[in-house]
Amino acid sequence: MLFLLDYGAGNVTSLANSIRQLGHEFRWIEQPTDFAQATSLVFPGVGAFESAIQHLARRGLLEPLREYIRSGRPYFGICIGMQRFSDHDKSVPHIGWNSADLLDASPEEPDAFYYFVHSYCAKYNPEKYPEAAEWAHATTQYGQELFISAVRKGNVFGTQFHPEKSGDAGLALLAKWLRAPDAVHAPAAAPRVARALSPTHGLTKRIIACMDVRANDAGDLVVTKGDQYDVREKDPSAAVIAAGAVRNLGKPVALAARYYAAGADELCLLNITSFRHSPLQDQPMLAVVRAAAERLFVPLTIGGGIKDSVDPDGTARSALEVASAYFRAGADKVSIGSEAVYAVERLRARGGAADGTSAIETIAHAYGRQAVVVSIDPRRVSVGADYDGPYKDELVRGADGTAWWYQCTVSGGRESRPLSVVQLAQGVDVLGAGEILLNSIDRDGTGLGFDLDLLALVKRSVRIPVVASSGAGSAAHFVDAFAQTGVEAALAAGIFHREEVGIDEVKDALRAAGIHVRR
Ligand code: 1PR
Repeated sequence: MLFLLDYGAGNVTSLANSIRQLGHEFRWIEQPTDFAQATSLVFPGVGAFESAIQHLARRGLLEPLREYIRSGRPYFGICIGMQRFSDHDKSVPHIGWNSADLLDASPEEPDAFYYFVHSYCAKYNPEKYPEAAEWAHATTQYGQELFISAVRKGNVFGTQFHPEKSGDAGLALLAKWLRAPDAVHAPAAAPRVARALSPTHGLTKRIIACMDVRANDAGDLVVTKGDQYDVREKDPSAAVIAAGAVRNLGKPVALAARYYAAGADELCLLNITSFRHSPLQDQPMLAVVRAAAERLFVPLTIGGGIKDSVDPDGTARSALEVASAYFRAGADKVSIGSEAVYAVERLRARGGAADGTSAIETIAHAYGRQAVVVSIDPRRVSVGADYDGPYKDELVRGADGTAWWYQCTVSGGRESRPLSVVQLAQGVDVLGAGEILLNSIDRDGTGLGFDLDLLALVKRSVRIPVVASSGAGSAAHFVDAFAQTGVEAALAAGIFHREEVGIDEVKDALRAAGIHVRR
């Protein structure tokens, strides 16, 4: 019987979904005695090694797990690493689709890309650690570092990437192990090759489809799309719907499935009205996430309402509890908007010292920083060309002599705060966010292209990956964003929902421009 180890943290739901999708049955290890019945075992790691081990130890599972591995029964471990990447030449965490080059030069899956999301790894250094040759199975290059992306020794197989989130390539690898776990461990027939650094790494730029979700006036959750964050119909002649109605571009789960099939590298669901009141009890977005996660095997980010809240029965829910509910529903990352602004305001009021209490910190501590995205909703504030105010160091000057800075907002752009986008981005980096989703209220829904000045400003201010968002109107706009600002990913909503530009079209344009993308 196949067992999965649910160690109480991390996203075990994605793995369970993919194993079900492959037609296999499994049971959960719930107590130490369950190990005795397991004939094969998968450990779905995500994120922080320390908290994973603490959870295992607290539940009395650590020793039985070691005992299981010593017994020689097949074991598949996922993701957890222990040496930190250097962020001198690249953003950390390493997030996205990269290759995994097999050391035994076997021809299997030669062009496959797998999804990685981690700050820690095991570095590949055969001169310093010759014994690693016994168990290193594949390597991957990120920046100018080579690390071990798959290991195998005896009954143990492990991947640094997430097969359950690596689309068809990941499902194929899992299926192979599930069919014949011992075969994966058989010694390679082909001779082993030594890997050396190449001038460029294999990490691809990611294309993300985003669905802004809210209830329409009939109470149904729909994917909507605004212009500069206004999601209500303005022209009754343009739609069958009355002016003032919430724009309805489709059902979230059906659209998510469509984008998965179309080759989106990631998907994002934002609950855009959650700033009003967003209890955890009977939260309809949880059902949406659950249903979407059963159908798609690429990373899914959920945002909106990740904050401390109170249920209708008066039960207080911490932001960590809210995030945990989404992770267990099948989300891989949570995105924090308004609450991140307040957290950085508090951080700055304390003189820049983190105190471990913010939603970013508590969630990153439990799930690893790579699971925490911060969504920023900035707006341009025009100033005179001779501006000498507090944001002068981050002023952007247009070719026409205009000047502006970027101000942070909360509650979906409804309230501006005395905080600049650079202050926010650097603050959330300190607090432990893993990635920035950088929207632009000015460009949202306009199709005018991403705000390249904004992207370049934030990109050079932080070490964590930046996702460009808002304004995409053509495939060429994605080329501009990657080529001119170095962002790691780009997201669009309207053009994909209205089928004006396809994800494949965007990737073709990027490939033609020499930008590395996943097929
Ligand atoms: O504050 O933690 O509850 O999070 C709320 C989340 O909802 C934030 O991520 C915020 O950006 C989002 N949000 C709130 N109001 C709106 C709105 O549109 N009225 N949507 C909103 C933000 C921006 C992007 C959009 C891109 C691409 N939408 O997600 O998808 O701009 O659009 P485009 O390609 O069509 O230009 P909290």
